[in-house]
Amino acid sequence: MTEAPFALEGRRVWVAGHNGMVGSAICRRLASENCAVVTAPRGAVDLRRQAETEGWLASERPDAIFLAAARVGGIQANDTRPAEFIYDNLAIQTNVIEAARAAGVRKLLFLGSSCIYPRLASQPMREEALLTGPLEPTNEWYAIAKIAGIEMCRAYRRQYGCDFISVMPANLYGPHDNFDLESSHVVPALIAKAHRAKETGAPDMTVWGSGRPRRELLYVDDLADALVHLLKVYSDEPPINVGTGEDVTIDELARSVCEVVGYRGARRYDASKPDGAPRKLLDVGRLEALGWRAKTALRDGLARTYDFYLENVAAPGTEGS
Ligand code: GFB
Repeated sequence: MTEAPFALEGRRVWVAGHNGMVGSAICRRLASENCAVVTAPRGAVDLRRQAETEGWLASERPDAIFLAAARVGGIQANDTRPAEFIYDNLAIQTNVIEAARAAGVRKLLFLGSSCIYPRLASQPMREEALLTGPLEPTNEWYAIAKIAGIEMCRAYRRQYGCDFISVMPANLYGPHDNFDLESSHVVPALIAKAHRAKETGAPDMTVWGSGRPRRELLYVDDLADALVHLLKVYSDEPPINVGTGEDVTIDELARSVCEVVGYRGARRYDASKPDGAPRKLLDVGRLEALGWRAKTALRDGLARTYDFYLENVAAPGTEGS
């Protein structure tokens, strides 16, 4: 089923999760579209509560929704807090998708994740690989929730004719990421560690795992651009992968981060920490056929993310706190 392109002009667009890294990037991107961006003030609505979510949507009546609200975190957060990752994500997406149907929302874009594919899916991973094998154990709870969200969008399209689509991003990084070492993803963690090691003159910094896993890293402003593009041009059941089509080893990534930060010490690998999936490279053939390609080179994206870190996280006075 392919419907006419969706025009954003003059629409009310709710960015659910606008305080997060993805949501804030979508808001930046929508500033150049002629639409009204709707966001929920902090504390105004808990999306894990069905009545609150339905009330919010009934009163705000958006035409379109970017569903970027989610419980997210890096490998350790996923591995150690499985209940939060499955409950919060199932609750948020179930409430928003059903409330969007009830409120007659015209278009909804749901964000999945590349970790929904089987741990040993053949690379690069095509959208058809979904549900063809066992998941990566460190993030299976999050993956199960995200798979349920994708299936829910398909079901609502099939039964109710809702124009709800799903998108599968690669590993993301960029401004407004979480730099907390225990719960963050690898890029912000390595930036914070390399900066700290440089500032304190440490002889080495710690990198989790073996350094051998490969990750495809997508700059979040590129993702936001792809999401706006897909919201406008795509209307069908299958999810769409969004990535760069290239990946690096964690060791190569750590080397690049150290160069961007200007840290010249050694890297020490901590084998007590998990590697997670050996590789998660997305096949971006469908995305390219729909007319979109990533623009930001890894090195440039890392430099911009480090600038954000310097200005907002490691600002004078907060160092070492
Ligand atoms: O980014 P990350 O936490 O998530 O870790 P995943 C990627 C790789 O970097 C793993 C290694 O092999 C980590 O062991 N790594 C090295 C580090 N040093 C560090 C460090 O200091 N911090 C962190 N966090 N990693 C997540 C999933 O998996 O990816 C989520 O758990 C989600 O569900 C997300 O899908 C995109 O790529 O392993």
